[in-house]
Amino acid sequence: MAWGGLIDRYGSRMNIAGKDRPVTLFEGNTPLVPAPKLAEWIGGDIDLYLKYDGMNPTGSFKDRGMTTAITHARAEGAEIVICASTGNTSAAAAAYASRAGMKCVVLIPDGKIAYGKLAGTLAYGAQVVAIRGSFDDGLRLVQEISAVTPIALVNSVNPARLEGQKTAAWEVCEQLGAIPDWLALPVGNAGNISAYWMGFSECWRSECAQLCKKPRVKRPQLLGTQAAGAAPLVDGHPVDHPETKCTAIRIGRPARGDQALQAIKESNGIITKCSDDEIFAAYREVARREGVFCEPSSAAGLAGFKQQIAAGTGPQPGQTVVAVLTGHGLKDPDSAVAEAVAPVTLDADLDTLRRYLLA
Ligand code: AN7
Repeated sequence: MAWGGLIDRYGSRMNIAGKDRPVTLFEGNTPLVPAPKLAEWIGGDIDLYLKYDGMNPTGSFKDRGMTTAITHARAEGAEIVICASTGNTSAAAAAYASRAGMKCVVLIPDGKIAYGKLAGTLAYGAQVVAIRGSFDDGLRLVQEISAVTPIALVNSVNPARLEGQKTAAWEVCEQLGAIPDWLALPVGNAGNISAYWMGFSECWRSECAQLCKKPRVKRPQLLGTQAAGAAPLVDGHPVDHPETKCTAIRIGRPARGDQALQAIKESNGIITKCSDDEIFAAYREVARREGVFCEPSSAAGLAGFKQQIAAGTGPQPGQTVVAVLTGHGLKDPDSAVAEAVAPVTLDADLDTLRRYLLA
């Protein structure tokens, strides 16, 4: 049967309005890719899989939460939606809003979002406001304006977002045919790690739900990774001026920080930070070794695994581990080109080409 999107598939376990009239781009059902060569690089003899959520319609996991947030907002009568964004949320909000026939306003930190995200957001027809400030400033503003106007807020402080994003946990278990021992992902505003934990905690099949009651079946240990220059949850306090080349997670006041820390605690997991160099190393290796191209921030979970395994505190040999690749590599073409070997330029001539290739 054709894939009908997340509300079609999992709607019975979603607490949102408007499920009879979903706004969908047939998101979800993204690949779970075995990654043995990357596992060698990471070390620790792990059985590694990549949840390639950059394969969603607008190129990031945000589509999971936006099908539910926009469906719910429309059912509640909203005509305009608004969000602050480091880029992926804005592209997803813009796409789903245009599909729903709604207006979309996005606030982005001026000059600090990747080009592919800006391109998408503009192409889908959103009204884009670049603010002189950070994502955190933008989030404060959109919360304030949505409190005093009928404009619906679609950042992940909106519970309808998590109702969609939690489905990724169920897909991972279905695709793996098992519950992983560990799940790693980048942490920015901390909505996604909170949503995964909801998913793993709720289960979606009735057999599974029964198992979960007595005694609770295993849930994965969560490994959340922040960029070192934007690591409020690791450092234990808000970061006023977050700085990292991983612009998607350049966030200093995560709205769901407390919920994320609680999830990590319940899972017997870890919240850590990695340097930009560590994250970019993982970003290069996953593409070169496995042919899976993600955006820089998305590689944070992989960098976290490498760090924790080296320290002896992460996954143990033989364990099954999943790293969530949250956004597609094409979202950030500038980083990709900057990290790569530049192309050579040759005359269009066979001898020249032969000499070059055989040199
Ligand atoms: C690729 O788009 O916050 O911890 O405004 O784009 O749920 O915030 C993006 C976040 C990870 C972090 N990976 O997820 C936004 C935004 C990618 C992202 C995260 C983001 P959360």
